[in-house]
Amino acid sequence: MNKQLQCGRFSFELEGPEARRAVVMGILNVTPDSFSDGGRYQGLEFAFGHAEDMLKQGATMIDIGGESTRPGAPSVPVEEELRRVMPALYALKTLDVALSVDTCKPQVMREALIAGADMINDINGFRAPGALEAVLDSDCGLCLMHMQATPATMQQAPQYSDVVAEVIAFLRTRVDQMTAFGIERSRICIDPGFGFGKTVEHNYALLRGLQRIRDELYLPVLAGMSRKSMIGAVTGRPLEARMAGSVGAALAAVAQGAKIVRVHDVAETADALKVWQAATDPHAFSGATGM
Ligand code: 7PM
Repeated sequence: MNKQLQCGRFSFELEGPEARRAVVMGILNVTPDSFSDGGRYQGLEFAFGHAEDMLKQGATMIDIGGESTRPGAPSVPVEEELRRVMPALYALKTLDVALSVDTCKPQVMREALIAGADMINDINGFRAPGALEAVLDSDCGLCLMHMQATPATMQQAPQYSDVVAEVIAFLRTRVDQMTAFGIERSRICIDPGFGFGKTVEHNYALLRGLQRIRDELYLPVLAGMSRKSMIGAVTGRPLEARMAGSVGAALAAVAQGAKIVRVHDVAETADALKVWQAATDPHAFSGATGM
């Protein structure tokens, strides 16, 4: 594995003592339905406050998303996605946190990189025409995610004969295409895409197989399970009551070698990870307390 994951202004250690710590990526939605009311300025104020909170709570990365990827959701025009993402990106640049932009659109990628985004997170795996060109001449991190079918159709009837093997094969092919295109391997992290064209059984097979995915591709793994239906299926709880289940999933992912966990509940996940790390690594607990 590379020694570091290169993410624009930041670089995350993958070897040595620093590497034992997993990175918490906080989710920041800038879709209108996530604002407390109408009004773009109000939305921006809210987003900035939420980002500040997440930073205080232990987020090292913030993932800004302006396109809802809800199964069956209509896609957002590029101008509208830019109007949502760019003000948040510029506002958050003052914070000491790596900024990721969740987008599939090459034009949004280009604009985001000009504004200084540290990572592009593409649930479509940079498959849109022009996506690789958009990110080539930069040093931003790239999250390469697996998805079967498209957000509109992916949950209709997901099918695999061996989900872990098929996700590995897809990611391997894309990593090879990206590096053949001239993209440095040190910029890439991989993500099995929990919930993106997967049944609950597929999702748990992937969670159990995370270590194998990392070992076969030898790249840092990002896991995003926060509040997803795989958590609801096991706990029987609705969206708003899936925090503890999601924390459990994040710990399981890190135990399987995940480097980055993408979560809504940053404070709780960061605390759980600290305790889990102290319990598994004799060097993790320095004796510093917040009390
Ligand atoms: C509706 C349905 C809204 C699903 C939002 C979602 C991932 C991601 C998302 C992930 C990476 C959510 C998803 N999920 N990016 N973006 N990995 N890299 O639940 O698992 O947040 S959107």
